[in-house]
Amino acid sequence: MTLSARPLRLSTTEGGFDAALAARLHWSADTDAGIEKVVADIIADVRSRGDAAVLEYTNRFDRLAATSLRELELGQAEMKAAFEGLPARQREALENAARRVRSYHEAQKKASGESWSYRDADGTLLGQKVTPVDRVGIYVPGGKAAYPSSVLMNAIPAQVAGVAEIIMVVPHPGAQNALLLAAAWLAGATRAFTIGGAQAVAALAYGTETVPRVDKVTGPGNAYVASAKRRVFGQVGIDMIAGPSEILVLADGTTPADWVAMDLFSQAEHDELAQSILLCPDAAYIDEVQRAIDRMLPEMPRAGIIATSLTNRGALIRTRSMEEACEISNRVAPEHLEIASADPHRWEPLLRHAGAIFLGAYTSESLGDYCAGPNHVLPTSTTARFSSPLGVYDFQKRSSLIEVSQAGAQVLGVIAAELAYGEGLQAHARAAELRLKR
Ligand code: HSO
Ligand code: ZN
Repeated sequence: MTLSARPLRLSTTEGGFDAALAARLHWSADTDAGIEKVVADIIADVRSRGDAAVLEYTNRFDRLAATSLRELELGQAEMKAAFEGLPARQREALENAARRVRSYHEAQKKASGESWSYRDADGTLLGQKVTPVDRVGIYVPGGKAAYPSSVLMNAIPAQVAGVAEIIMVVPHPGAQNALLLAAAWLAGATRAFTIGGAQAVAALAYGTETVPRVDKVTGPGNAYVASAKRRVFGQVGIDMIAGPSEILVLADGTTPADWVAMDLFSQAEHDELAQSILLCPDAAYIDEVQRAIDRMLPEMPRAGIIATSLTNRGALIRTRSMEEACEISNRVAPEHLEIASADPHRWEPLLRHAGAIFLGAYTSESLGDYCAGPNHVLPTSTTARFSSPLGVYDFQKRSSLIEVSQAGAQVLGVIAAELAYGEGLQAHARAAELRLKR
């Protein structure tokens, strides 16, 4: 069988372009009622029976024969041993990636994650105190998407934020992946459990005899995990619910076509539902990219996934201009946006909605996925319109600080009392007035 990958060809000059684009972008996050019911039952069971329920589901779904959850726990000694057992080149690559990701998130913390305060003219102190979340749970998929790089991307910002305890859960056979355990060690995970699915999310959210209750759960997972995260939200914090990966390449025709084609492949190979889009004003260049796709596809070990993703969800779109390409990119609000242009800084100011922006021919998304430094957990499915990459701020919370001076109380007391009487709240008004000098 010869595989072919034929992304949809569109042109902004055609009638019906808007509808065709909208249809291609459509992706529904709705989960089916069957999954919802199963997940609700599992969560209720874990809440009432704790360890025993988690153990039963784990043995059943992951085909294990553990007799207690303690058997499924991994400590830092095992993670460290996994790290030390890695081939030297892998160990160095992981260390370099972790170092760069850590420096980036330290800069992020310095820029926007520190406490601040000021005193007004009356000597009243106003500010904001930033504190880390005490304990977080990081969900790591164990099967086809067991990514050590995602362990770094979830745990390092937590560590930089100052989270005291980072509990990792990874279903069997993920914990046999040495690179994954090594990443957990480098990123400062405190404990790990070989559990997964809705039962692991429930255990983290409510706590069991063995699994400590956390304050926030982050990390990607399958439909059961996503549904469980939605359900425990409120009991604990969660990060985003991620959809399939996306890349949009804005090209002016100056980047070699096979570089761009391979970047489209790099998202497509994640998942049949992943979305890769090219926007370019030059029709001849688009043809060149299609030829590069045809030439390189057969060499790819994941050619089947790539072909399905590109054919069913991909698009090569001819625009009237680079300006129009930027406008369409804003409509797509992609997770990853590459500006494959000789003049990326000319276009960057026009781009408003994207999880991460990669500037210039040398910045492949894959460098960002592993080691450039910024986080690779990014908003998908147009949510870049209102949300941001996973960051140190996701593992912090803020408390307002107020210290009113005696002089300040004289001014504020009059204002507060007036408004409190207006709301019919006597005690509020009196509390303010008692502090006024007669
Ligand atoms: N591109 C993925 C992250 C990833 N890539 C992990 C490779 N490994 C989601 O943004
Ligand atoms: Zn990737």
